[in-house]
Amino acid sequence: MKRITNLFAMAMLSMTTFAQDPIISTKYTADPAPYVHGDTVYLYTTHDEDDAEGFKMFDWLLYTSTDMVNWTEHGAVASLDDFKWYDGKNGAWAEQVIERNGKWYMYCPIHGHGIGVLVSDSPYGPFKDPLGKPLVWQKEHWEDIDPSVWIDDDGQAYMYWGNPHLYCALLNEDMISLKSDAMRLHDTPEHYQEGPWFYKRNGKYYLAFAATCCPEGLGYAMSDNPLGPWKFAGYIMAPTDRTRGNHPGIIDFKGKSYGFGLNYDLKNITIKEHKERRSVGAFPMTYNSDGTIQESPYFKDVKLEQIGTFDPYKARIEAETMAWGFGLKTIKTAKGQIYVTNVNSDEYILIKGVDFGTQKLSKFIANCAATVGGSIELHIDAAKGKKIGSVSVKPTGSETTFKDFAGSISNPKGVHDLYIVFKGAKDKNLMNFDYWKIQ
Ligand code: FUB
Repeated sequence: MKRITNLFAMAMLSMTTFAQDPIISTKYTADPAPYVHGDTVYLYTTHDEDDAEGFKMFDWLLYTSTDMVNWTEHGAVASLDDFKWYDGKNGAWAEQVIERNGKWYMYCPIHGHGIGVLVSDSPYGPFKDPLGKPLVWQKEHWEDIDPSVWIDDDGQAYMYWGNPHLYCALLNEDMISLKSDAMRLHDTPEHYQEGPWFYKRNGKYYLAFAATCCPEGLGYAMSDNPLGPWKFAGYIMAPTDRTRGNHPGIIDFKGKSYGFGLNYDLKNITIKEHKERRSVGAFPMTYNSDGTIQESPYFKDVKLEQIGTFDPYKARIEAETMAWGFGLKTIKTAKGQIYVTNVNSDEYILIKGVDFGTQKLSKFIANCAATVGGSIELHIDAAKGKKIGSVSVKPTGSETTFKDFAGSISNPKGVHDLYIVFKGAKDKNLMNFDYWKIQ
């Protein structure tokens, strides 16, 4: 089964090196909530479990990138367990995170139980519940989902949410209490279904949303006022049979605009029937001079350009940094260590646009734990492209005893895609891989 998966992955990759869809391949992710801070995109997502049939969602994940194509996983940064007032086991739906005065606020709907808020001093958490109760819970219905928060230029923060009706409330400056009642908008924009993404850009207010299900597209409305009235302005991505669901996240980053959404393309590599195993995709977004947004083709049909290049000479590079690693999985330990696992022969980590420069290289070091062992080969520009290095990984005594293994590398010079390819016995976890470095 795993072998078949690899073949599908190879086929998929040849299609996706252009389109970069989805952007996360080691887990099923949904409901993208990107947030730009400094030179980094913090991409918070929900998490569809690997065996999900319907929505099976327990925690919220974080990925970061500085170039939009290579993403580092930080694992679950919050979960349902962080809300002591909720004793259910499922329902970690579409969150959004926003920073204010050095504190990070994560607004989390728990399906059917309102919207809670968590706070942290760091984008990476730990996130704590300051209220011990929901921020919003209109118990007469189950419409309290998909919060979206934006702080206006005058400091007033607004939260939009809801399916199928649209609600809005003003937040106090503390970001954890309401300044107004929850107001139901009576001018819900045409085609609105759920997943509002509220923001202001160049003096105009935007409300992007998942447009009427199913299939869902990404629609948007515009207004001159943070509380509307909202006027449907078009599709950012039209509804298409290629994805049943969608959910917007929108940012400006390093001088460009990006939309995020979700699809089923990762699941579709191996499973054709419908299951809620979704994946986050991203695409370049273009605004017209009047502020309207150009409709984007489907994720697979657009090119997500890398911003700049990837520096391979950092003190260490986490193995969970990648543009693609289908078939691989990641584990986050109780101590916060994250490593790549489920490593089978011929699977690989792809890192795009690596700038090797011209310096002389001698060593590639991989930090691994293994009971089986195998080798790691370094190829450029394709998984079977030119081999520039390798390292042999011997058993370390246990799958959690990590050691450095040193191998050789020669500099291919200039910018190349790097494929870190695993080789060894078939159908076994060859090794767990924590980080690598080049010297
Ligand atoms: O992911 C669970 C729910 O599905 C979200 O809250 C909705 O927006 C839809 O994506």
